[in-house]
Amino acid sequence: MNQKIALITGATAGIGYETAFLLAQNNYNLILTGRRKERLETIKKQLESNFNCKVLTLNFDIRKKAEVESALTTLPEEWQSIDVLLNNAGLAAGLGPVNSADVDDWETMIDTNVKGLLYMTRIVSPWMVARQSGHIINISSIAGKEAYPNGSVYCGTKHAVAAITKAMRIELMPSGIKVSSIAPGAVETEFSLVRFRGDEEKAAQVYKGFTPLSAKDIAETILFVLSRPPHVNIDDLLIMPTNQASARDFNRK
Ligand code: NDP
Ligand code: 8X3
Repeated sequence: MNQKIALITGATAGIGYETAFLLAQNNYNLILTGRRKERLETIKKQLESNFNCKVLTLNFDIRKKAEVESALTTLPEEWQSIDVLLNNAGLAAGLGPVNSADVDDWETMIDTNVKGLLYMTRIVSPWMVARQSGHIINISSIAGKEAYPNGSVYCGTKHAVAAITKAMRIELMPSGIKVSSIAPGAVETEFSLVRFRGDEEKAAQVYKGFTPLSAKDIAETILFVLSRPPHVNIDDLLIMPTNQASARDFNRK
């Protein structure tokens, strides 16, 4: 295959979904992952019929090491030459203080945002090392730079992503692999619906009175990071809505 290959985790919604469409328009073949199989199949059809790209879908729960391993290690050889790994799949589950938050929510966040990212990277990075080429982008968050009350574990997972990204960059630099992180503020996606377990009213409150970032804003940022010349790496990019100055400071009308 002549075109570059990008593997996007969490491509069924939000940032991953928009990035899939933008990269398809920019000459990438795509490996798309997520738990929602039908959505993956629909996206594959849309992309292949509208753009000059090939799409392979992998349906697994990123928290389950055995599922990740079995999906990736059985990839046809021509799909193993992954140029870009976008570690995007992630979530916040609930919002509550350490003395009463749900421990299962903590495990879900740690298993998805930290361990899932590591499982993916552990399998894909050796392929990049063998080819002495590649670019890994980890989606962190403003929550990886600041901590806010009731978000201790979500913030903890994103601080972990930030630390892992820094160490990965040092480890993989000698192999010619770029490692970047992108840390967005509020992006209107399924994120808040997931955090509040489908409560649309609560989710809508998060974005009330100001214009949040869109998934397209982040997809465009990802494309910018990917399209720098070989001697340039964007290490860490913080992107915020104009009316959000910190994790907790919003200018709401
Ligand atoms: P969405 O909820 O819209 O999308 C999340 C994606 O992650 C979905 O495709 C979902 O797929 C996938 N995913 C979640 N859990 C799993 C799992 N266990 N196994 C496989 N895939 C999973 O959220 P966003 O697009 O907003 O989030 C993308 C990333 O951006 C996350 O890492 C999030 O933390 C980060 N982020 C989001 C911000 C925001 O305000 N929205 C701000 C800063 C960072 P499926 O359900 O099909 O499995
Ligand atoms: C998502 C943004 O502020 O809800 O990472 O943590 S925030």
